[in-house]
This record gives sequence, structure tokens and C-alpha cells, in this order.
Amino acid sequence: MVNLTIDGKQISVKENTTIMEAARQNGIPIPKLCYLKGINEIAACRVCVVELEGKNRLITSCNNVAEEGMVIHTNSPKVRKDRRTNVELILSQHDCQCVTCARSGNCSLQKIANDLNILDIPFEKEIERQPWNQDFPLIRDSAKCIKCMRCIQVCDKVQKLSVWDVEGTGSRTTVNVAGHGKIEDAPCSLCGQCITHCPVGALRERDDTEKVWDAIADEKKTVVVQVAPAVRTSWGEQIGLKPEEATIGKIMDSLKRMGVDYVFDTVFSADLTIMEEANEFVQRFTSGELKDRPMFTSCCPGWVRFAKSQYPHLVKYLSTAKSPQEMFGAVMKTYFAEKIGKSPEEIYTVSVMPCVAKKAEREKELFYNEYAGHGVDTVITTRELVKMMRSAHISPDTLQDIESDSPMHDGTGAGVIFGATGGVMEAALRTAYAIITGENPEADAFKAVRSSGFNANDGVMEAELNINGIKVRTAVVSGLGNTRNLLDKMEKGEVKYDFVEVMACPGGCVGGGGQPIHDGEELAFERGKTLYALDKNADLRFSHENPDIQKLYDEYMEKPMSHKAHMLLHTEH
Ligand code: HC0
Ligand code: SF4
Repeated sequence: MVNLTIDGKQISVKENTTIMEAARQNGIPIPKLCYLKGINEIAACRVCVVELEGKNRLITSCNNVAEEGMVIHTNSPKVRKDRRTNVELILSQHDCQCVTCARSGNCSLQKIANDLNILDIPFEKEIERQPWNQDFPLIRDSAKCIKCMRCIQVCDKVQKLSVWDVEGTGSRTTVNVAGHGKIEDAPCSLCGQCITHCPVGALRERDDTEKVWDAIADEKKTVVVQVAPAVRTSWGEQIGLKPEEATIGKIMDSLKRMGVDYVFDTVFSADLTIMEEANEFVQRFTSGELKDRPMFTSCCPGWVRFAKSQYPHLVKYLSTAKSPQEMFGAVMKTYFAEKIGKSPEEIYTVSVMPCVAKKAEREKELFYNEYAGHGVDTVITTRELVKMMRSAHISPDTLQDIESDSPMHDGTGAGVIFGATGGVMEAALRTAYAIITGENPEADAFKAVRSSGFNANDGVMEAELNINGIKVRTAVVSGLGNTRNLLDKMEKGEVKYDFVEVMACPGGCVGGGGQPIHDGEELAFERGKTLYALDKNADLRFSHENPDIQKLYDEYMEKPMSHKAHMLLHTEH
């Protein structure tokens, strides 16, 4: 142990603990901007400076280790002055247009500047705004970038894609797409992890909320919304609701109050995806087609983009089943449109997703008979949903639990867990078991594929399962860096699987790039627990027992993998 004094408090910490961590463990938070534990410990912002007594100098606390006998001051006049100057210098290169910023109220720079009582910036402003494709789902505003390097590090170390890089030197050092390229040409998976790790508003999703308001205002349109499984775990975080208060029913109520005509839960179509994907897996597995490679899940568009750009030879092993978002879009514009006597063109479909890549996934076209268009018209993130609630001045405490509409009302626990890493695999195995054996397994029989912690086991869970004497080797992975490691092992023949689930964001959709931002905190695992609890308490836990799915097949799709199902529910990648 190492003994030192911080702000007059004598403390002991383990060797090799940074000063910042030693202070944190003892209830002394040190302000920071660029620091991200284990990912970005480069002291670029110098906001975390502290005074080391006796040495007459300031040191950064995030990357200096506590040493025996140190006497540290985290808030001396010298520290305050230096910290303030460092923040003022950062502000001199930042556009400071807080009123029109997507992160206003949730910005680490805004908070620190306020905490330090900075009322004026004594330096000349030097701001350059680089051009950006405003149609791309990921928007970067260089005039807000504080060069903390977090985006570079997250994309490089966590997602292993290296989309961002430093360019220029000296005071002209800045961040941009690597090689001064265009974002639309870069291998960006649109996972959105750089957005959720940006301390300011330099990175954000394209705002699509106005399209939804326009559709609501258009009397000729019937607006139909679906809400993804993971949204229920996080939407309350930004508006002060506890997880148990922030139910899916209240999201449905808020959407109806905004003027949406029909509201649905994507859990319904997660069950539909399982019907198609489990049948597809059993067919591909038993036909011997999967000799060399596994079948991969394909519902995560960040993963599909990654596979296409990094491992194109593996694309043919992706399941052809569309994602639940896309299946729901197809069902809304055909089966549902017929039920309510409307044409597909009169239906305007919106998805609320915890994801940025879903904004690109919706661009896929829907072909059926004469009709060609999009299954989903607009995708908004969880953050955009909360923004819409705010602009509709809905008080969260007045929201009631209301049911989703019919005839796509029912959803099972198997569909709910889609939002957490391992959930799609577990749900698919429950139904694949029933297809192979003719009877249901115990509902928790495949819980070995659940994650044991945020990014535990390098994000990989493996399970070898026995279904009626047939051995099925499965793996589940989340995070694209973890995925790259796993795929490389697979390509070298070090590991072999029959069925693999991949989610681009660490922890699955609960940790998605469209979720509420809590600077530097990783909440995916905690949010995932909410989904597993909902599954445990659900009346139905097998997708094939969903009565509304059974009705959809009876009345419209015939059976899983039918010609009609192929036309509407499957895709080429
Ligand atoms: Fe997901 Fe989905 S589970 S990708 O994470 O499969 O975004 O929540 O909606 O489509 O259901 C996201 C979440 C979805 C889809 C579902 C899948
Ligand atoms: Fe990298 Fe993901 Fe950001 Fe794209 S969205 S730049 S892949 S972190």
C-alpha cells in the first residue's frame, strides 16, 4: 500500500493507483475532460491538474501514480488558476454556441466552465468549421471539437476501426477522418460509440425529429411507431425517472400524446425474427451447409456494416433474416396496412432505436408485388425521443402505462432480451430446440450465453449445447474490437462454432450509440439486467408461443421461410 495526503486527508491506496483514482476512492472528485479509464489516459486537456507540495509544480492526476509521502492539493489557488486557464484556452477553440447544441445541459465542458465561474474568455477565438456531409447519420462539428482524442481512442481501441485520426501540428492540431477522407468513404460502422464517449457536442446523430413532427402534422399520413427493446432500459435516465418507473407503456403514452396514430413494441417483431432465424439456422445446420463457418446473426446493422467492410468473405454466412426493425416495417406496410384499409404510401413508419446504424439500415428497400419503398421511413434514437417529449412539454410524472396497439400487440420475454448481448442467441436457441425436439426446453436452459459483466471475458461468451444429442457450438460477442479478435481466431482455425451472435456495441443495444450519455460511465450491463428481469417475469418466454405471431402466419405469412416470408422478411446483405 502507498500512504499519501490529499486535501489534508491521509489515505492509503494500492500501488500503481493514479492520483485521480486515489482521490476518487476517497470521495474527492477531480474535474476531468479527456480522461476515459483504460482508453484515454493521455492528459490532453490538463483539467485534472493538482499541486504536489514541496515540488512547486502542478502535475496531471490522471496519468501520475500516487507515491509514498506525497502531499497533494486538488483545489489550491495555484490549481484553480491553472485549471481555469486551461479551460479558457479550450473555450477559445470551441464555438460555445450552447443554446443550439444537442449536448446542452449534458456537456462536460459546459459544466466545468460553469463550475469554474468562467464568465468571459480572455483569449482570441480561433475557430475553423470543416465541411461535413449533413445527410450522413453521424454528424461531426469540428468547431465544437476540443481535441480530447476520445473518439480516436474509442474507435481505435474499443471498435478497432480507426476511423478518426489527428491532423495538423502545433496549435493547428485537429481531429478528422483518417487520411483527410470523407466519412461516407470511411469504414465507419455507425456504432455511435464515438458519440457516446464525446464529452461535448462535436459528434452527434443526424437529427430526424422534424421529419416525425412533419408526418404527425400531415393529415394524409397514418403515423405508426415501433419502440426497440433496449429503449425501455434507458429513456428515463435523462428525465429523472428511476428504471422501474420508466416503463415501455409510458413511452407508448408519450407517443400517443404527441399525435402518433399507432404504437407498437419491436419485441413483437423480435419474436418474428426468431421464427425466421431459428428455422433458417436449423435448415442450414442440418443440411451441412455450415461445415466451415457458423451462421452469424444479422440484426445488428453496425455488425453488418463491419462485416461488409472488414470481412466481406463472411457476408454469405450472415442470416438472411431481416432485423426486427426491418421486419416490422415490412409488416406495417403490408399486413397492417391491409388490416386498416390503407395503402402502404399512406402509412408513415417510425422506429425509436438505441442505435445510430439503424438510420442507415432503414435505407434498404422493400419490394413486394408492385410496391417498392422503405419498410421504415424514419429512425430516431432514444435521445431524440426524449428531445421530442421535451419539445411536446410532456411531464414525465403524468405519463400512464398504456398498451401497444393490435394486431401486432403481443411480445415474449425472448423478444425483450434481444436488447442485451446474448439475447438474440438465447431466444433463437429456445425456439430452435423446440423445432428440433418438438417440445420446449426449460426457459432458462441456455442462459450460459448471457454476459457476466460489462465487457467481461473480452466480450465473448461461448457455450456448447446439446439438443437431442446434437452438439451445437455457439459464441456471442459484443464490441467490434472483440469481434475482430474472435473472427481472427476463427479464421486461423483456433475456434469453431455453428452459430454466432454479434452486436457492435459493447454490452449489446443497451449500450447503443443512440442511448442517453453519461460521460465516461458504462451502463450497458446494468441496463441489460432490466431486460433479463422483464423476461423472467414474462407470461410468455418462447417466440413461437406468441399468439399474434401465430396469427400473422395463419392469416398472412403462411409459415416460417414461406415464399411470402422470403419476400418480406428476408434480405440480401
Ligand atoms: Fe436492438 Fe434489435 S435488439 S438491434 O439491439 O435484433 O437497435 O433494442 O431494436 O431491429 O428487436 C437496436 C435494441 C433492436 C432490431 C430488436 C434486433
Ligand atoms: Fe468509429 Fe463507431 Fe464512431 Fe464510426 S460510429 S467513427 S465506427 S466509433
